[in-house]
Amino acid sequence: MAGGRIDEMVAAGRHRLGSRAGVVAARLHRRWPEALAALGEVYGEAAPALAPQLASWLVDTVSARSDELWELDLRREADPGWFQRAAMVGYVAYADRFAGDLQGVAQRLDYLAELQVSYLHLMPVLRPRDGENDGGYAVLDYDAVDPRLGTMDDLEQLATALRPRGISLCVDLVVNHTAKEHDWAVRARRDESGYRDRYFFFPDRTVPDCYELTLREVFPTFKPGNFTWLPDEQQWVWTTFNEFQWDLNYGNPVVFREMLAVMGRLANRGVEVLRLDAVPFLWKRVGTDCENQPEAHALLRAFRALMAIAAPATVFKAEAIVPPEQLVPYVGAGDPEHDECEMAYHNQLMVMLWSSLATRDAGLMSHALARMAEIPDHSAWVTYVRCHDDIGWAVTDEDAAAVGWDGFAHRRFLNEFYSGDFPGSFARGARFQVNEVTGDARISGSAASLCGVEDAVARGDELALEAACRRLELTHACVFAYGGIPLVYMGDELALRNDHGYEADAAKCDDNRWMHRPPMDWDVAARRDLPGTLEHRVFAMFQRLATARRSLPQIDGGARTVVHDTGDRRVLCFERTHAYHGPLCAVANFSDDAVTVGRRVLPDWLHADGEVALAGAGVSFDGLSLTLPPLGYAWLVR
Ligand code: OTU
Repeated sequence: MAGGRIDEMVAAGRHRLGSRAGVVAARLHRRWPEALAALGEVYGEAAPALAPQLASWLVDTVSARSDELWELDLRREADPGWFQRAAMVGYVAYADRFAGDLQGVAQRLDYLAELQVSYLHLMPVLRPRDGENDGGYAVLDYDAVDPRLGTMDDLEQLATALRPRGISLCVDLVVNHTAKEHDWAVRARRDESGYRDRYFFFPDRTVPDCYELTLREVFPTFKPGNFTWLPDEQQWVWTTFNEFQWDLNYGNPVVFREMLAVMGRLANRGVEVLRLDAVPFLWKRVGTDCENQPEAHALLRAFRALMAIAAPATVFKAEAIVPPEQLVPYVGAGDPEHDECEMAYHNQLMVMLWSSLATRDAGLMSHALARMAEIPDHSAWVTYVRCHDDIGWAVTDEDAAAVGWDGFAHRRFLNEFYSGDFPGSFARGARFQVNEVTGDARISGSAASLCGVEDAVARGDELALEAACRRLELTHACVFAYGGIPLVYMGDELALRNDHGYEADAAKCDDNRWMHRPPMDWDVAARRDLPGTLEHRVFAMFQRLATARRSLPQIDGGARTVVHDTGDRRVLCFERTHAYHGPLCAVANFSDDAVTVGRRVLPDWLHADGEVALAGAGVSFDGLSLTLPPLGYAWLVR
């Protein structure tokens, strides 16, 4: 078995795999060589020695899988595009803020059904450190649920309750770092053998200084630099994020195996999507920014291949908030045989939506999206308008220059605009992580507050409120039509505004991202049934988007999204052509003018027999030209 020979592996596991052995053998033939090749890229000559342990992990994981999950594996293998369906709508929430705890979430499934949710991402649920924990991204125990939320059994029960409702459960897996109180970190501090080299320690500044020359700072105000001094141990430790989040050393294959084991256990609890946090940082190389290194990609390929053998119903979603060139490879820009993650956050689309709203100009967005490399047919974007994080202005200098703008000046403008400092701005957000050295900053704020709802309501300005609601609708209409899975971030469906409650909490007050992580206000939510209220209007808008999407198989996976140059910078136009179901074209007007889009811009097929599948108020299409009011949009199909 040392060389990882497949027939030997299957023979050795046959009695435990029972009737599953044949299918496992087939999966091994397809994926095992890829796993070993990827591990070879990371561990070189040490890779083959990993094979026996990985083989026994495979047998353990497959044989521990319930019949229900085993059958789901088979179904998903027969329908690998399941997560790309038009009917997919995601909802993202903190379990405690949404419904108290995991059992509480199970009581709110009717609410999710009203929004036609088929994918539920619960923000970090694994047991974090006490006190400050970066919203749960500092994990103390990967095998326990945060006791405030419930137990692993509750998590499993929730996944099991969601499945018959057609809802896949997604949870975060923080693969890049652990809490400094994690058992491994505690043992490493004690210098127990086999633990120190799970992290990065340095006796003095020599090596850290070398790395710092080319590293960026993710949280410059929380913790300047990428290393933390441990006075008791007289050592520096690598901490990309906060001082209490210690980066894991994947140069040590034990770390890889342990994290793989965690993945298998979560999959066997019924988790169907693993959101892999901060994947760009998995590998460090001096002289680089230590992001997106080839080994980080190889590690993901190895995880992917092994999980596709053990638990193919579970897929990966990459969280890589990096420029477009670096982002695309996480969903496989090259050879489809070498998969990394099935999905990744489309950070660029999100950033560009906000940029276009502020400038009333979709020129930069059209340019930046059009030049992004295509992703393989079997991968998908996760599209979103807001999430729990800040908005970092991932606008490259090149893209800005291509539309006649200065990148730095534009990013500075966006910070001024969305913090509300820019004269006439409709937004009420706040700057996050102002970097005094580089002049960079990012933005916090809820979708509604950034769209102008907060300002309009405070001023009692009906016209401004109308525009704010249209911005919410326009941006979500873009992400619902773009392909992949659109995510609704909890509270946005009710236009919840910034929440300042976090300021009174010592473990949260320094992190203004909590302003856009409000607790669900179920009294406000009840107004969704009350015509004439803001909540009714916005909630109904989300329902319309979900209903329209579900009815349009053109949105299914397998179609590429192509962004057209409209020649009119006020308007974004993208098209998807599904080989079987035909085309869908979305047009969105980001300006304050009514715009008529004519023959020259719209695809030819529209003139023959196009029709409006969904549109915002006041849109008209006469077969030749499409007229969009300010902030209007339309989805057109044949
Ligand atoms: C992620 O974000 C999470 O979404 C954050 O909530 C966490 O604080 C962080 O990881 C640490 O666990 O820097 O501003 O390219 O940019 O991982 C958000 C990826 C972040 C990083 C991303 C990170």
